Amino acid sequence: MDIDPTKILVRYNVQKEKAQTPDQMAAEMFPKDEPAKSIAKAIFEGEEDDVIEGLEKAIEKGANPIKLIDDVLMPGMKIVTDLYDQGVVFLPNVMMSADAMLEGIEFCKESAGSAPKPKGKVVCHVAEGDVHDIGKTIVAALLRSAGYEVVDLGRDVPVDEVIAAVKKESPMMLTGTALMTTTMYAFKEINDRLLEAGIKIPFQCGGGAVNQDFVASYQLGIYGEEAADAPKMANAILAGKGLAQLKDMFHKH
Ligand code: B12
Repeated sequence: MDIDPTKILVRYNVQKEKAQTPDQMAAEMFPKDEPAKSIAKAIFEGEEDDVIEGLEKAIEKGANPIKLIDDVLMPGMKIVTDLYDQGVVFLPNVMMSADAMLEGIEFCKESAGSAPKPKGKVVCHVAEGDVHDIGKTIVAALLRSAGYEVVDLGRDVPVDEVIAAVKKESPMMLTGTALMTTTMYAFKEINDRLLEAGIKIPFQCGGGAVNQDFVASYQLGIYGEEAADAPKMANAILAGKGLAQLKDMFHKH
């Protein structure tokens, strides 16, 4: 008996999966305009030199290097993480792309030249036990580019070290990043230890492991959905906003 398999129930994306290679899927997601398109392609391919070349061209044509981080590098990286989430590309690809993007961020920061006197100091860290530091690096880069001095404690930072750094540096705010659900509880501990020491600075926490409900469950916690929320919050603190007002601004009701 002749059976035409396409007439039987076929999972809606099976044909699509077979019809397209990862490169083709990515190509459909790249921005349409140059230089964003070439730079996104270079990030996808993990080609650092091409990322820098694209950025150089854009800056020569008058683009603001700091805006390029937000408008071009981050959306380029998002294509790779979206494809990772769909199971189209794998971790080594993500790593190569992330390296290329981080090189790009460094280049943009250097091209932006020397910063004026810092507006304030921020301590950034990745939770104890967690090595995922790409988001934190973006947060630190955006804060620096917005004129803040950043004390970057790095990744997998023990709670004791975070508390010691806050006592030493007296920052206007602290940031935490956690991508693993097993590491996020360190934030609550940091909150309790800061309060015990009488330190009431806003503690903005982000990364895939945490959500607003979790972060709002501790007194100093303010949820940060995107890296760009960090300089926004620093600016709000400078404008005199207190903890309650910050929660109001950054938490969805
Ligand atoms: C790259 C990656 C790695 C790299 C990390 C390299 C590095 N230097 O960071 C490597 C290969 C090392 C790695 C290792 C592991 N990984 Co991994 N990894 C990822 C991956 C694919 C992407 C993460 C990433 O960088 N995203 C891009 C950045 C830009 O996003 P982001 O950090 O979330 O930051 C954004 C926002 O959240 C926000 N943000 C972040 N922090 C903050 C802070 C503030 C203040 C604000 C305002 C905003 C903000 O701003 C950013 C942009 O707007 C994710 C999958 C995923 N889709 O997330 C898995 C993932 C995070 N990994 C996972 C796991 C399990 C591991 C391993 C345990 C694997 C293993 N079995 O060995 C190890 C962990 C080892 C350890 N002890 O930490 C799981 C975590 C599961 C969970 N929920 O607990 C994930 C979710 C994959 C999965 N679906 O299972 N990983």
